[in-house]
Amino acid sequence: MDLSITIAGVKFPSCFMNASGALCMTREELLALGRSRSGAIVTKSMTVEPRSGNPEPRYYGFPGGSINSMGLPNLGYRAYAELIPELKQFGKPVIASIAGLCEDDFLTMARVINQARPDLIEVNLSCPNIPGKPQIAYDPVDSERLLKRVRPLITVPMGVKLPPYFDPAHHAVMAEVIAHCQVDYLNLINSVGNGLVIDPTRETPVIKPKGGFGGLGGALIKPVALANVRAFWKLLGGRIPIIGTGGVVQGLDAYEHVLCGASAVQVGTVLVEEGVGVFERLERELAAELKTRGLRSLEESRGKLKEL
Ligand code: RRO
Repeated sequence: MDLSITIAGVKFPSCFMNASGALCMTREELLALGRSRSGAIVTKSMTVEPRSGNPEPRYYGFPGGSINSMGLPNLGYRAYAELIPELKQFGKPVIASIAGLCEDDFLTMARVINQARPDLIEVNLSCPNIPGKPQIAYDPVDSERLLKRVRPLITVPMGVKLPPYFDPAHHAVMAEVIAHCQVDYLNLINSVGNGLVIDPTRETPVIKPKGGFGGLGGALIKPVALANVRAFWKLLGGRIPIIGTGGVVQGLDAYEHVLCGASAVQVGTVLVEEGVGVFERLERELAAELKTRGLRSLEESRGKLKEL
């Protein structure tokens, strides 16, 4: 079964790939993604300076999902710029994710990362875990100004990673911003920010930073992810491709994202829990789902959620 897909003219050998943040910070992790069946190599969101991130423990997996407050640990954009040529040798797209601590940081990184020629650049407007820094994408005015400044510096396709929104009015406002900023694809969604998971036995949070508050991922966020994929797909008339991220644990979850409008899907929590072997399993499961339904490609189902 052919599970390859195309986004903004870039061909991906598989619709399954890592979500930024999951096993993609170090050179070794990125090379392992290159050797795996991941349909792309997505980097950890990078900052101008290298960062060690928030204090540990800062990731916790549990049966329904995960909570993290990593705090942007990464090698710094210069290191990723140097690594990109090596990563491109695997013959699949390289997506460089950038996440500034201020607006000008995005511009600094975009200039240099663009020169290193990743296949796509993803502008992360939705990190929930930097103490004192709100998620940029919850402010549409700030988001539009930033995207309009960064867009001319990027000559490869540019994507935007958004947080979940929980009200149709917010979907509508952000869809307008996206439609006006020459965005080539959307990645929906980042983790559901500022949840709290506690251990009732120890009577403590399960992660240390921010009093235990962190971004939720995994199975429990699938309905939120699907709602955001569906909302933006409809508001943008299916004209901007979407990578669906959130709650993809089995092949059928990916099919649900596709029905809502996703072209590809990314896996975070399940990749951290299962390792890079997860891509082979997901491909097998999705291929079986398509076969059962008598489908030969994902395209046939994209956005085709039926009305009840
Ligand atoms: O590093 C993180 O804490 C982090 C980031 Br940049 C992000 O975009 N989403 C997330 O859940 N964690």
